[in-house]
Amino acid sequence: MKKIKSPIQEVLEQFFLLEEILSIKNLSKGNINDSYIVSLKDETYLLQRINTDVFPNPIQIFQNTEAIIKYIQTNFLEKIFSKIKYTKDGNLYYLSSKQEYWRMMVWIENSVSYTSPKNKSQAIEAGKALADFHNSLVNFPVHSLFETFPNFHNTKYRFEQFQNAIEHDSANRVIDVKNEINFLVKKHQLSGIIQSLIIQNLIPIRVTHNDPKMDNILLDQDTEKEICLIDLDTIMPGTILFDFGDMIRTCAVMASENETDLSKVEIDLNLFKGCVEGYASIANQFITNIEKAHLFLGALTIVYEQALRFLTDYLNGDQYYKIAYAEHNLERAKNQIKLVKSLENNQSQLEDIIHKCFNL
Ligand code: GN1
Ligand code: MG
Repeated sequence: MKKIKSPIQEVLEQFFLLEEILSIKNLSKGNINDSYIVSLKDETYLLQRINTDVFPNPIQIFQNTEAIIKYIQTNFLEKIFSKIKYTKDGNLYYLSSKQEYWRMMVWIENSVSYTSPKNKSQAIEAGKALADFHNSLVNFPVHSLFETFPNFHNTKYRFEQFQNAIEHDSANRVIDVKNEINFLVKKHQLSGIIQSLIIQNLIPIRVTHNDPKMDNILLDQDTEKEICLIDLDTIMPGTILFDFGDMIRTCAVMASENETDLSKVEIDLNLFKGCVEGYASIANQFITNIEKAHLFLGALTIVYEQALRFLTDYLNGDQYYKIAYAEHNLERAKNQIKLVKSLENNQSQLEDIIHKCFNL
């Protein structure tokens, strides 16, 4: 009798994985795609299924990845892009019989990622990794990249989606979250400032990662030094202000975005210093004065945007992010609102640190 192949087996064969598989484990990280760790005798792989509700045009992701693979000019990029596997047909993805898009890469040995840094030196490494990423692609033809997720960090657009969610109130939740809604509505002007600088061509468009949270920064398990950034889906044209912001959002706070004890959600000055020192030590080579002057605003805007996005999803009945319990998106939104307040309360000290590190 013919043995029926499991869907994962079908995918692995396309990526030349014909040896005996020792284990397949679900990697329960990430709010969007499904990830599996596949262990063979001599090598471990990361296998991922792309969420096509979020990325309806996944081929553009692979085209962007391929363009960067062809461009690799630094050791930093090599560390991640050389790990990506091609299929038997020479593609960076396999479209399965169930019409699912899969990709695979070799697991980076001896690497570790954290949700928040444990100390200042990890924050420094996170900052360096982000700046190394930007610096490695500083001369890449940015406009040749596809926008894999249009308007991803267009905070104005995110605010409009938030307003739509309030208006439709499809899950009947508006009544329960009046305070959070009022807070975000009051601050709506924040959504347009960086956007208008971009439209006026005052902020340069560069190759950006768009999701450089601490989880996506790999460190060496032994030395704790930076290795590379992972999660390549949203590499596209953008502003470094938002990448810097997302780094601060997750690397300058001890608590994660899932923390429900809001007393723990505070900007940590020591970690913040680490992030900025690390980032500036490399970014000072390419960053413009107008970018330097808006770094704090980048952080504030991205945390505000994230609060909008989590609350929007809660109002829409949890359609977008994976959730672990019913109020998860609401709790995440409250967490990010607390972080907006913490950034604002510490603004002058945080700006001083930025000024010192960037010689302003
Ligand atoms: C999502 O899937 P993951 O965890 O890499 C999201 C990011 C958010 C992040 C918050 C495509 O990233 O924008 O910052 O959750 N990615 C997408 O943890 O929406
Ligand atoms: Mg991501």
